[in-house]
Amino acid sequence: MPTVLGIDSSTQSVSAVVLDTVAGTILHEESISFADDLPDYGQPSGFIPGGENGEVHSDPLMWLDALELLFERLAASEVDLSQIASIAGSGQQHGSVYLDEGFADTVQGLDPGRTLKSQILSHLTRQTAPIWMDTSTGPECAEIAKAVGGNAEVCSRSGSIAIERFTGPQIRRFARMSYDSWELTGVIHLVSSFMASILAGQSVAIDHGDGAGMNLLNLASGDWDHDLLEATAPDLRGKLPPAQPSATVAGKVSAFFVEKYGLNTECEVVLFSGDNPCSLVGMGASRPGKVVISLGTSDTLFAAMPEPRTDPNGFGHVFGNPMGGFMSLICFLNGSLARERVKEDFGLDWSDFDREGLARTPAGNEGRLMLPFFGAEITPRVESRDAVYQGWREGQRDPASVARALLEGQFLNMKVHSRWLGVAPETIYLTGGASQNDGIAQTVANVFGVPVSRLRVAGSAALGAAMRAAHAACGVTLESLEEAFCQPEKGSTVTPEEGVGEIYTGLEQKWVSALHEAFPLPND
Ligand code: ADP
Ligand code: XUL
Repeated sequence: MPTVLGIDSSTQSVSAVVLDTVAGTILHEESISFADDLPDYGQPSGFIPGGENGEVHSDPLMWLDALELLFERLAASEVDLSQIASIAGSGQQHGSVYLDEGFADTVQGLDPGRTLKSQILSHLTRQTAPIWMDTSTGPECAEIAKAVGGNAEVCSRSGSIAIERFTGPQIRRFARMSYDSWELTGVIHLVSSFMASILAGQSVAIDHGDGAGMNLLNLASGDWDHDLLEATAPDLRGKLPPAQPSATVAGKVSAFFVEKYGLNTECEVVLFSGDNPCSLVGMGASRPGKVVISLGTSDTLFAAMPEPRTDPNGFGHVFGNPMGGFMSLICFLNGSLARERVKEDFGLDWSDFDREGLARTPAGNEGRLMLPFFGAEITPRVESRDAVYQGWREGQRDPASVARALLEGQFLNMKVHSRWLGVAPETIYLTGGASQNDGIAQTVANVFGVPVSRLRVAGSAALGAAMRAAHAACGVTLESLEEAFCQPEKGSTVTPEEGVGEIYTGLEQKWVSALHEAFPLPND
């Protein structure tokens, strides 16, 4: 009876979901929050506060402590850990961990009498790990692009132009700034492959899903790209684990977890992947045809792709689809943080963004619009410090209109900047913290002109990881997993309101003109 475990090592927490794939039920969910459960690290949002020059780093030892705490809680729960047949996981994308050559031996012989942290500490050649929020590598991106013949070339090879938070530019910055530590580095892991290595008791491969978020993987060959490696840092190939398909079984779980927490010696560990590739699976969208919008700290829009199509504007990314093929991802930095900003600045609460709240103003806001960039945005790339308002007369900025303008601006931005995907979705699947808000879901349906559906799942990344474990190691079919775990919540589907289609077609044109006026592109 395949009982499987999915682990999600995300920005603010490490969570787990245990599935009974025969009964089609979720047996248990557990989450360790860095803010609430590990307050001594002083990283309540998952990163070290006060980073300078765009640096945002986290402490990999905190992730290990969270992993142990997670297993302690699982072992104390009603779940029988000896019944778990396989484990797969998900990691926040792009973050990197730098370890010496001794890491491989240590991880093979982890002592259950000691903590993970105490055994891994001395193998870190860089004490902290840059994560996806880090924007410090502008110069490195430009250098990498120049060395391989321009960003169009970087994009056609790796699926994205050189991007500040991606691992290649981060590696280049480290090699340049701390050359001695660079020379001591034996292996560089992503968050996903680092956590998988600990569980599998061996330094494992990087999977194609997460590996594509590095500006180093050649999408066509599925292997590291020679020219990108050369452009990034000296001797890089020797410091990278191999790149392998996401469905690869890395091996049996480490004896550390068997002896300490009662896992079965036969339990298999499947390569971990990135959180977005895992969410694609957990949302039941890993076969082409569904578009997912996740409204989290930042907003993302993603979809499976039959072939790797790249964004001509360079805003979107192509990652590996853990179930085979590719996926696109577009990230919008001004997501929940912008919604929270409006909520606070205008003294609102989330009910003002709900259906009744939005009903106080007409769809399209009578042409008053907002470019909702309260801080720098990456889609489109604008160095904005505050939202731009257009068409508002003195005194017209009442809270209800601003809330509407914010949501309409955010979803028009998504619609405009996802057109390159060439996918006309029949339904949009909504997830993330803000998706529970009916007014927000209704605005997505109205702006895109298609129904919006929400699934029962809480954490789609952990769920997707568990489904991958069942599929790759236990042979459970994707169809049966989707049937059991990826069903829309009853009564949660929202359809576009009558008559709003034309309003949004008109508003979209105005919104795009306002964008070009406020932030002219070089060829405008
Ligand atoms: P992440 O996975 O990036 O940590 P989540 O997907 O958990 O983020 O989303 C958290 C965000 O959801 C919060 O920061 C908050 O802004 C937003 N949120 C929570 N409840 C509501 C609501 N009722 N309406 C709108 N936004 C909400
Ligand atoms: C995607 C990205 C984030 C992280 C954190 O490119 O940077 O979505 O994966 O969740």
